[in-house]
Amino acid sequence: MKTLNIGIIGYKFMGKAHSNAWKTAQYFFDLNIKPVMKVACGRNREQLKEFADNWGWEEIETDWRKMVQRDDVDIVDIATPPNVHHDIAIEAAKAGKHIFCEKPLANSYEEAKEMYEAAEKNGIKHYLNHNYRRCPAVMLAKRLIDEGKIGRIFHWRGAYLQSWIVDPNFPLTWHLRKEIAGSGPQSSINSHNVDLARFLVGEIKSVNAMTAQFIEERPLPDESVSGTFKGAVKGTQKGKVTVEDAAFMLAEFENGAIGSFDSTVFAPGRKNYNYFELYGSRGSLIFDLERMNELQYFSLEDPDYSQGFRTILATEPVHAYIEHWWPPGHIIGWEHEFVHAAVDLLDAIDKDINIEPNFYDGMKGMQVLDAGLKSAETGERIYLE
Ligand code: SOE
Repeated sequence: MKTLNIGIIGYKFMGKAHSNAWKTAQYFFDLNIKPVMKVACGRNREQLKEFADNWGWEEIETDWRKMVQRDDVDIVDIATPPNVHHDIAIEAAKAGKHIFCEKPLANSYEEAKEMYEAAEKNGIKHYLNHNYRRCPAVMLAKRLIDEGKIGRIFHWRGAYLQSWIVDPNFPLTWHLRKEIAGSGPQSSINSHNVDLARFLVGEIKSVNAMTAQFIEERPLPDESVSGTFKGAVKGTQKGKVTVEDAAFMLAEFENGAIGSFDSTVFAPGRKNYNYFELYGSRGSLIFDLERMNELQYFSLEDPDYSQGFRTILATEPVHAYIEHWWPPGHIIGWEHEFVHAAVDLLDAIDKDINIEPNFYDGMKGMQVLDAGLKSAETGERIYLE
């Protein structure tokens, strides 16, 4: 059995989701290449050691530049905040390592473009983890669209709504600092919805957007408490929020469809509501991540007396990836999409084929997101070249 060694950078929320994926893939999928969890990289040696021991990473390393140069690392897994994606990916590409990178790809279109060019120039496989494409119900939406069941697409109504910073006492974590996060929900969550729109509808031609900031200052976080979403606060000092709290964007697609993207972290009741409605000349689709095993489908081909949205439970062996998991109705979860991504990257390397979404998709996505932020600043419609 061929093996490839993984080197991961980042050991918090995404480090855990990625570790679970690398560990689990071989138990449920027939892999031609088996991933070896070789080395985990991070700054805090103590927390890193605990993470590596818990998940079974063989070694630890606190200098990512050393790690990406190691001859015994074949795939670099970037599970860090987005401000360091660019530098790590460029070094990893130059060292000939394949890359599994968390979203958003980078903090600007320019950075993303350099990453894409470096990856292509060095002939590596590069995957960008917009994990929601690998949700079986989303793959079913793609299948229905590709089979012409939806016809010409008129509209995309996308939304990605969360609520974990509605509390003004939630601290100023890295997600709220422009120098680390790049921007707020526009990049952290709307990037997912824009990726789904590019996957299901097509390229975006122009955007109009507006942003809002509801809370300008927040208490500083207690970095010693791991678990960003726990919201641990240190002392009484406050810091300025330097990203938007919500971004609403309209878009014209190259194929003539028009659409909208609502993204906010101030939607009480919405926990991880990555959602889309898609309307076409022959039918419509609705997906809601909080009900991720289901796809709602309306078809104008149904007899007029029985037309209506039907809810399809995408847990049959015929649905993407499901045959590797459980019998019908034994639903799967958020973390399974990450396993699918690990499996597909290993397969892309084995077969020397491309995987999507990749750094090209990340570059195109950042172009849309940056244009949206520029439109919000100028009040103008921005056309993407
Ligand atoms: C926080 O908004 C977050 O963890 C995003 O960073 C992830 O990409 C998304 O899948 C869930 O929410």
